[in-house]
Amino acid sequence: MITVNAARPYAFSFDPAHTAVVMIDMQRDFLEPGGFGALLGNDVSPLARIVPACVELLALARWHQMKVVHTQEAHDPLLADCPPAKRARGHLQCGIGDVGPLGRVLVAGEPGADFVPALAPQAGDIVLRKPGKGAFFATSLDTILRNAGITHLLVGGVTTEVCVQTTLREANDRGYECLLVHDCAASYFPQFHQATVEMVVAQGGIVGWAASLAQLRQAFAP
Ligand code: C5J
Repeated sequence: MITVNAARPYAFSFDPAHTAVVMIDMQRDFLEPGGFGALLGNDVSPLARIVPACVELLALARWHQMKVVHTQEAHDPLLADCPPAKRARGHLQCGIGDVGPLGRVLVAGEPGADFVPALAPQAGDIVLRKPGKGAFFATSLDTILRNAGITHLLVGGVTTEVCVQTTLREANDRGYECLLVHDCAASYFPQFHQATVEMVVAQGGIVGWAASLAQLRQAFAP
């Protein structure tokens, strides 16, 4: 059993054999200029800054033989799984399904939907395409995790207050014990990132726990 003593709101214990690292939506569409995030008017640079920490988190997971799940927010090319309301939101000139600088925006198989190269999935990782913000909505994630005996999740990715938070809440409601590795997550809005961390740990960890990558790493130290 591994215990992150410095986790907030109190120590978080997990068995690596029953724990998955869930890396949320580390895609070019969110992290790179010309992608969906940039087309929404965001400065994407705060997201790129967490890539080295996410690389380290995945290395830690693999070293300790934890399951790795990469989620990918992307729609099928016919947009059959994209609610019209989602597509219409924001009145974008170039929005979901349109051809942008990284190919068709948020469409599976297009360059923008792909993961940033440093975080490309490796053999044995699970890649989960999702049409919504939460990774449990309209996917088989719960079945995949339960079949693998997973009870605990270490979560990072983007954006903290949208897909990361939605997934944490969905997981929490399904009974998973979740730790947000807060410096492996980022938002276009630093204040939203911080507020999300506080929301997760408030009220005795009403959604889950939070710790830094260094605090997580420390827990594995002999
Ligand atoms: C957004 C995400 N922000 N991955 N997606 O639309 O957080």
